[in-house]
Amino acid sequence: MRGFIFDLDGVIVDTAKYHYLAWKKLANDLGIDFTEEENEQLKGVSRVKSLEKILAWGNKTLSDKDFKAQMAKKNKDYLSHIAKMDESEILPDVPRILNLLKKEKQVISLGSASKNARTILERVNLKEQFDAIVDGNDVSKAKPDPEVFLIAAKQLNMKPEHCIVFEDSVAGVEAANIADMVSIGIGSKDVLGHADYVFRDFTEISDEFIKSLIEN
Ligand code: B16
Ligand code: MG
Repeated sequence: MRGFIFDLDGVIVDTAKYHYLAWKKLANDLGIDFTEEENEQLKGVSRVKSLEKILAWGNKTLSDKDFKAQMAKKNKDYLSHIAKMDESEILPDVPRILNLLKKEKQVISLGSASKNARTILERVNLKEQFDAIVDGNDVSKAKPDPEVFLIAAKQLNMKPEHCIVFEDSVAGVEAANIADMVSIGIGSKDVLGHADYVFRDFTEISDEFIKSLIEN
């Protein structure tokens, strides 16, 4: 038996685009601009770390109070996008893989940096599919620290080396590698070259490949 750990944003649903919109709006209001390449560095990274990075790119600092206010503003904007989500936003072939894992009697956890993860899973009706949910409310150290995945392994009762992580972010793949788990990058090979395997999306992942992960 293996433990399969799924990141949320950019793996199960494309909420990365909503994070991007909300951060871009906030940054522009502060007179800061950032490139798509810089945006890659925000994926998988906590809310606090994301704002720190954006401020550093714009050479700006904020008081503690303003920092908190900007984070709240970003989350409010982000949640306005989330409120409109439904099952149609589940990324292609994610249900096929989840169903296959269930059929093969494997255990499944979420491993996300997002404090909104439970809300999103409820919106897209996938919460019941998970044996464990570990998210931004359960961790003290952000990816690339492996904490989120190690807690997930513990909750699944699996050794880290018997876990497989699906991740779309540079920081998340690094976290999985540090945790000694099999890392599967979902996205571009140019960005996620440090993963054990990289697929553009789940449509490229065959049932046979999943079964080989379970058997090896
Ligand atoms: P929130 P993941 C991450 O989720 C996102 O990729 C990242 O862009 C975001 O800043 C982080 O969650 C925190 O999200 O503001 O909702 O708490 O990819 O780890 O599922
Ligand atoms: Mg992600």
